Amino acid sequence: MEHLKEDKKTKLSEFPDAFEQARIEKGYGEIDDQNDPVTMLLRLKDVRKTAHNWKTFISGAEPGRIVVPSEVHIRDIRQIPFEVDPPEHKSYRDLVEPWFKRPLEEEYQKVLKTIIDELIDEVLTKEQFEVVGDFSLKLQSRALTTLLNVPYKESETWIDWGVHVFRSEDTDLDGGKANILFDYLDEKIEEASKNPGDDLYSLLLSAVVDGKKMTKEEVKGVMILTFAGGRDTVINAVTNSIAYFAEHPNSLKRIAQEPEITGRAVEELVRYFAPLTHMGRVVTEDTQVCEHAIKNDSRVSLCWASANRDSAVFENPNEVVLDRKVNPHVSFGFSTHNCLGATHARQILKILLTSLAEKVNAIEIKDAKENIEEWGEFKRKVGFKNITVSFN
Ligand code: EMZ
Repeated sequence: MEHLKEDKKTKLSEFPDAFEQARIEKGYGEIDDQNDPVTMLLRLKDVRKTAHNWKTFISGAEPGRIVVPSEVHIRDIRQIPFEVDPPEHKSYRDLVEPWFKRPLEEEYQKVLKTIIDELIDEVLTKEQFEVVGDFSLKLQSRALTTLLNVPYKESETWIDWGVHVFRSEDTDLDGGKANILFDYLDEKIEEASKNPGDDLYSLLLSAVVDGKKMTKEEVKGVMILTFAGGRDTVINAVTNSIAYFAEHPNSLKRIAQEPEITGRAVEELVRYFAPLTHMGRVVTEDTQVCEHAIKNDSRVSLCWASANRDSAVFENPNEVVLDRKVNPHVSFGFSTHNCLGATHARQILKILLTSLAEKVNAIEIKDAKENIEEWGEFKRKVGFKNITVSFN
């Protein structure tokens, strides 16, 4: 009995590699997405090479088309700098980069620490709680107020939107839901333009890029990315980390005893979880990737989740090696479009690990429903729809 229980337990925090066979045999997989097929690139080397070649594999296609599932039917606004190619990309990126590096400041980290400690204290008083909705979503939304530098109470509105701003329970692409975010942003952009403050909206509204003042549409494009891009990804990373520590209590103790490994532990968990499975590009000429012909104007995706398990690069790729020394994972993307929010996400996770190690002795999973994405032949676990635990 005890043995069975242990077996069942181990599986919940495991994230199997859905791409291994295809990666080894062919290096790619083909999937349909709303009649606009995608060739998924599965090897780390190809993923990196392709991500780096922004001329042949562009991001500045029709807005929404590089996302898989494609969002062309639910939005026509371009997300910036995410859906812009060099050289324009650099001007936008240079503008927002210093703002998104603020998480390196001590003051910023103190604010995050308070947010995270309060949340842990809150759930410690409960007998049990559902992690996705009652912990990770709250943490993500509250931490986002720090990134935007807006009042804390805004997070209450964002929490009400749920885990994804473009997806709902029954549909992967929910235009109605997207409009809630878009209308909210229109309102906030109006407010900030009448009454500028020291928040991200105001910074963008006063910005001049390549000699031109940013339009409200462009400001909205940056803000949509800020809201959508780091939402389910951070929620997955936080939730999956909690599941991991529930089943590996010694790892949490190790972080308490060896705090110097916390940074490496964050990188390793992020590698293993790959909270965003893949991101697309649109091809601008007939070309080839790993001896496979790819047609002009078709779509490819850079499969971060697969690349992170490539045994050509990672030793024991399916194991969490908490203090893994060499870890060139691509969970935050690679090259030109590497994740703008990575500094913020890393700080959230570092502080989360530290605070869990300080405050929580044991985590027990009571109930869980896995979130399995289906990409053609591939079924990939990316997180949990819900997971109920207790903290002690
Ligand atoms: C896009 C994307 C960015 C997309 C880094 O990822 O995140 C997705 O969750 C959104 O749906 O629109 O922002």
